[in-house]
Amino acid sequence: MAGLTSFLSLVFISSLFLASNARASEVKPSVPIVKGLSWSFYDSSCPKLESIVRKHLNKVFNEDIGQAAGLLRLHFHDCFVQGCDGSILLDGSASDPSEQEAPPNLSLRARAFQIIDELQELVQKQCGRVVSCADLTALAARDSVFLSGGPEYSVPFGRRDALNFATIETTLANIPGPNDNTSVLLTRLATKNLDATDLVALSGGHTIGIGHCAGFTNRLYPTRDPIMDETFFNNLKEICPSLDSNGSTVLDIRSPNKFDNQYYVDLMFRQGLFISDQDLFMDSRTRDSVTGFALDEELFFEEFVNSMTKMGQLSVLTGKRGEIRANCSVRNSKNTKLSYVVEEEDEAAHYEL
Ligand code: HEM
Ligand SMILES: *[C@@H]1O[C@H](CO)[C@@H](O)[C@H](O)[C@H]1NC(C)=O
Ligand SMILES: *[C@@H]1O[C@H](CO)[C@@H](O)[C@H](O)[C@H]1NC(C)=O
Ligand SMILES: *[C@@H]1O[C@H](CO)[C@@H](O)[C@H](O)[C@H]1NC(C)=O
Ligand SMILES: CC(=O)N[C@H]1CO[C@H](CO)[C@@H](O)[C@@H]1O
Repeated sequence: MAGLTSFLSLVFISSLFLASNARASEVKPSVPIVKGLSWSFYDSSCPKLESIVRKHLNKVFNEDIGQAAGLLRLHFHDCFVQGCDGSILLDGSASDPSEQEAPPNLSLRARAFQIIDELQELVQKQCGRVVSCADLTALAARDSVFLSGGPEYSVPFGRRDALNFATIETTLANIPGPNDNTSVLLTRLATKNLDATDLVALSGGHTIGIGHCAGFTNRLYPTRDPIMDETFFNNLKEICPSLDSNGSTVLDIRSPNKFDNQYYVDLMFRQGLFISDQDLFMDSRTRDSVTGFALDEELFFEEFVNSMTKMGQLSVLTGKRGEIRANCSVRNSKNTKLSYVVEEEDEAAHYEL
């Protein structure tokens, strides 16, 4: 009995030990971290940040795992337009449309925006207004990857929230499209200091989530894109019976909700949904990475973490720039519940931006 008790307490103690070291065991990416961001940014101001977010997202994903894809894509769109500054979260108005109203955003899941707002509220209750919406978006993307079966990695924090959102034109110019070939994608990503490996690794985000017919029916009609696998083609035609069908289908047919390397296997079998996916296997500059990731999931996870960390630092606002929004959908100066604190912050931001 005593033996059993001490065995059990050993198990208990070691699980405590493991729990308290959970963060230390997360993969730290091997890419440089920009000045102003740090691994320990909220350690004293909001030590429970990561557990609050993890707990809430666990609940959300138990009800609908599809939301993980929505959150991952949200972080990508935030970062690619004007930097990872939460600008995508700002609501526009009829006279002043925001990034949300640009066509590529039309398919962002409305629920993803709500989830970020929910996280902001939960975190604010515990810690006050200290965690930015941009950081929450990056963290939610990390947990979406991990809770879908992907790697767990550390996210450097300290991003601040933008005071403005980009125009529809800027948004369009920055978000790559499903019909972009590898040449176009390489050029687009190069403007953000992302290379061919980053392109292939980041496209691995398409291991989860869905795409609407509009993004690929040009590969079905009037005739099959000859690159596309024939059975895959026949199945897609049933989902999208015409050029303007508005249905949707999974991005990774092998394991649609699991974050794994099967997306690259799809590409090798010519079952990539978009031209932007399939061409990564057709183009000699990216083909070896596709094959490499299809054969070695560990390698994919490692590169994905590095590339996400690079992407997660695009044009971030740090220090005194920007603000920490009280409500992720509205900048503080337009937040009627907040009028007393914003003047001074806006001025500092105005000076520095
Ligand atoms: C490289 C260029 C990229 C292109 C051309 C592209 C294009 C697209 C398109 C057209 C959709 C479908 C939208 C719809 O019809 O609803 C989509 C969905 C998605 N993308 Fe990308 N994407 C790219 C990169 C990325 C990156 C870097 C990530 C994240 C790391 C990402 C994550 C996702 C996810 C998770 C979805 C599914 C969203 C959902 O289910 O709500 N994509 N992408
Ligand atoms: C890629 O697309 C661009 C723009 O549509 C086109 O000009 C170019 O020829 C294409 N490149 C290849 C290799 O197909
Ligand atoms: C698009 O979806 C709506 C609502 O589900 C449906 O009524 C309509 O017929 C669809 N349009 C096409 C072209 O499939
Ligand atoms: C945040 O702002 C949005 C848009 O103005 C509003 O609908 C929402 O109720 C606000 N949330 C909170 C918690 O005040
Ligand atoms: C014009 C339009 O439909 N914009 C949408 C962009 O995406 C967000 C989130 O789904 C919607 O709330 C907007 O209405």
